[in-house]
Amino acid sequence: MNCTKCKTKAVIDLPRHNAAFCTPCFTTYVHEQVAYAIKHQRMFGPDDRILVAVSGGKDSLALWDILLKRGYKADALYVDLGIPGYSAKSRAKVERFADTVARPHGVTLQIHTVQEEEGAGIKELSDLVHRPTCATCGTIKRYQFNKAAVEQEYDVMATGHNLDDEASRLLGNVLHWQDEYLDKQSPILPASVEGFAKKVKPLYRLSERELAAYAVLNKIDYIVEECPMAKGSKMLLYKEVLNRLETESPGTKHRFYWGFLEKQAKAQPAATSMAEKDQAMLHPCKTCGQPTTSEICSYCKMMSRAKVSK
Ligand code: Q46
Ligand code: ZN
Repeated sequence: MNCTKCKTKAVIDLPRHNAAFCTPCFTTYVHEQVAYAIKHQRMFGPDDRILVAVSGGKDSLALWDILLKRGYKADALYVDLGIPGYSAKSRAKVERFADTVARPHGVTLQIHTVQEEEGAGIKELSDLVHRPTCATCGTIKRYQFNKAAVEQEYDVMATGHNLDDEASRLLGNVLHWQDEYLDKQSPILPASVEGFAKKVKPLYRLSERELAAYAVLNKIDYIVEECPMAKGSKMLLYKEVLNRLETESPGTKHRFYWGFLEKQAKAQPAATSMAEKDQAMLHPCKTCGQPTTSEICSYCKMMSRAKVSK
């Protein structure tokens, strides 16, 4: 198998593009996909300050790596969830990457420790508020990333969601006809109201397998294990189903997700209608001031319930 571009020995084949690449040509392909996503979706410009949400996994570290190598000013934020046997390992990977790769670019890594800031690790907190661990985790991460981006005046917040994440989420939303989620499923969410950071997903054109290969070939040391709380989740099932379809018919995932994005773009001028809807529905939380649909935001509700239960 030879590289489609330079004809030397290939290290990876990409059936969905009917191509194969050697290491340098594959790295170029990955960077080009990210560059296209940033430009095509108008995610950010060369002078914007970016806050990358990092977890220690392949996707977020690859994203940080790509943005830095492409000359962007990208700091990162890691949320330490306090999951025994997992968080310490993932945090060590992030810190190592920050020390060896990121800091020489003059950027910073911030760490938010749930145990210290919210008063308990994620499992204890979810028991206290009687909610599933992943729902509790999602509320805290969304809240803290948005807060950091807004308070420190970053132009945009970037996450490492890849094609598999987005296609499986789309499958879940379609299977349950979650109209409201479908409206908001986009690689870019504008800062529709004051207090909301603009959010982007520059890896939406790259698959999980491609990002794992990028990380390995570029010697990025990432945590291979999934978060233990993800076990049995519907998203993993949807990913398995899509992988089956992808093996039988390469390109299924990107045709499914990119096709949805094309139809969505034709159906509505996304940014304006979404901003109008948000402006009508959202107002500042009475406790913390972040935008919410109810009087008190879900993070503040959760934190007051946790305090009462203690
Ligand atoms: S980190 Fe958090 Fe995921 Fe772990 S606790 Fe669940 S939501 S599975 S992205
Ligand atoms: Zn609040």
